[in-house]
Amino acid sequence: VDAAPAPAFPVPPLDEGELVDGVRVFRLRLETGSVEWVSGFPTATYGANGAFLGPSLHFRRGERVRIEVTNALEVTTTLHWHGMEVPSASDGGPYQTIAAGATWVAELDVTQRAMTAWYHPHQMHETARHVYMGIAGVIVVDDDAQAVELPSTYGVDDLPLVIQDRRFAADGTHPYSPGHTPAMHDMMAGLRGETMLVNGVRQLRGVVPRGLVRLRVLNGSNARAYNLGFGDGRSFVQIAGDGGLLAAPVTTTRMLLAPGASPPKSTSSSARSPGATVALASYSGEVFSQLFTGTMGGNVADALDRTTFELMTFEVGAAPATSLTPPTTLPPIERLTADQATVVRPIVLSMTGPSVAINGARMTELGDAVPAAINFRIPNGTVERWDVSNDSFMLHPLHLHNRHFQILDIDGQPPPIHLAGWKDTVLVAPGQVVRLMVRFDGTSNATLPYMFHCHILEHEDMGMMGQFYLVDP
Ligand SMILES: [Cu+2]
Repeated sequence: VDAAPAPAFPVPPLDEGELVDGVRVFRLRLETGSVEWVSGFPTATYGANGAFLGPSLHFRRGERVRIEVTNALEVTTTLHWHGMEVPSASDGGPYQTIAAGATWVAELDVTQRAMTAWYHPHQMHETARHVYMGIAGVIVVDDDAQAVELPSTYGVDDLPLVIQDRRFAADGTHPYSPGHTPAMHDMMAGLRGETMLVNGVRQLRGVVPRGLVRLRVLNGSNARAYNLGFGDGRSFVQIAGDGGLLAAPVTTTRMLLAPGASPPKSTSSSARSPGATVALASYSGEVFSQLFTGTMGGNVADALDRTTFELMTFEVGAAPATSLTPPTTLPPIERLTADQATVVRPIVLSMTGPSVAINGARMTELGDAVPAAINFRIPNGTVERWDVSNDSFMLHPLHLHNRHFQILDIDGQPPPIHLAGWKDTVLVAPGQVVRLMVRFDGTSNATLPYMFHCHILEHEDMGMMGQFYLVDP
């Protein structure tokens, strides 16, 4: 009997669920575990159906899915479907708590276009800890009607890359380990670490087939932005933003990925001889002065924010998996226009002293206690323009639940192609004004709201979050 070959490229398992009476059912068990990233010192972890991270869930447009989430942790948590159009009762935000030992069931119709979404906990004040401990996973949304031919063999030439940084002490603990709490500075700056994990693996080295490969890149870090590129300077083709395919492919050598941002897909041509290697790196120093400004910005940035560092290494295998070439065109995208907005809402992101705010307010409790400045009731079907300004000295990635939006303009300029598609998270640099167009529709619910928040998870936990109710018009 031959031993099973080692996986050429470590990826989370693909979970197809199980069809039960026409509904695709997934079962996730949130559990504790440990992983030995520091030799001799196992790190306590959380995971879904395993010690760290969780399976990649395969959703298909047009299907109804049910996810049964069992919380085998010792703490209350939630599980949110980031990037999914979903009724608020199934959103998995801070209102849908799952007590230790309980099972929560989410159901939704997959109505959206093909994209890569993800799932992660969203427990009030505890999101950063639960994600850092390890609960996160990719959602692959497929659409049979999508006419673009792309590498699509999961784990071979269609590869999720879950990028996370971690700060490990010599004993394997980190600032969110049991009994530990991050320092105030790390809450303000967002916790960043020096050890890079890709798919939960330190110094990941993955074998890819020669030729074209699709990468679904997810920045699952609490706070760090990455300015991705390849160590040999090769270009790649960005085909999607966080809300699905772009209107046109963009050939580039860099992709700036906000913390928590859901994953742009990109294809990378590895037309090299077998055995050749190429590093995936972050050229963070190139965008440092854009993402951090002034003395305060310099204080919240760390050494890696100012330099170039490697995340992982690709090794080129022998056999090409496909003879595909990158797409040269993509299906058109309906553009929302400024005149469609019937409501204009200022969204001011700020940091003052040891605090963060949206419109001068913080969300520190649920329900009616949420201040009016960040607590909206939006009639179903309304198109709004959100004028998001960043009055602080560091980037904030603003994320909306349930709805995808489009960038109308950035400091008055139309967005470049790679930012002009549908999005669920937008990186707003200090001093910037980014105007968004959002059509709010879906399932009305006057008692259960959706969240919008900074996706630097420490900021979210400190209250850089608001909510909106989608109500009947
Ligand atoms: Cu923030």
